[in-house]
Amino acid sequence: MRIEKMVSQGSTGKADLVMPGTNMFASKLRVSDFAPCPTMIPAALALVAGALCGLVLTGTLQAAGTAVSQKGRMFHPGNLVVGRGDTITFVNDDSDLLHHVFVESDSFSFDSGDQEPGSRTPVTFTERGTFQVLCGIHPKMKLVVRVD
Ligand SMILES: [Cu+2]
Repeated sequence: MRIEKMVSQGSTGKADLVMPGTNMFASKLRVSDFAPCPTMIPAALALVAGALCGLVLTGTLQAAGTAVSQKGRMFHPGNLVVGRGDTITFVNDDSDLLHHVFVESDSFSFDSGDQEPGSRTPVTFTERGTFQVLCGIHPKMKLVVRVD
């Protein structure tokens, strides 16, 4: 409560006591501090900065999710492990075939409807477990997704 009050007072003297700390915290999180990676600091620090850059990139890739290709009447890959809440994007890479991805289980179900060639279908796996992902048009297409 006390901090909120001080911040809301804006330009008062009390707010000045809050601002320096806030700025320092914000600057530590800014991506621009790491990109481009500094070259004029000692090697040890450069390694740390490089690791932080890597963390930022990894976070971006995870946020983008996982893609599964539907090609030649198969899922590629055929097995996947993701985290709960992750999104898998199904990409119909067959130029002349419809696909129709679905999951049917007690805890989690999904049905894409027809997927036109070239279309992308995101599916968010909200429950833990191991799920068979099938194609409603090509019975031999199978993908096993384990959600941890
Ligand atoms: Cu199919």
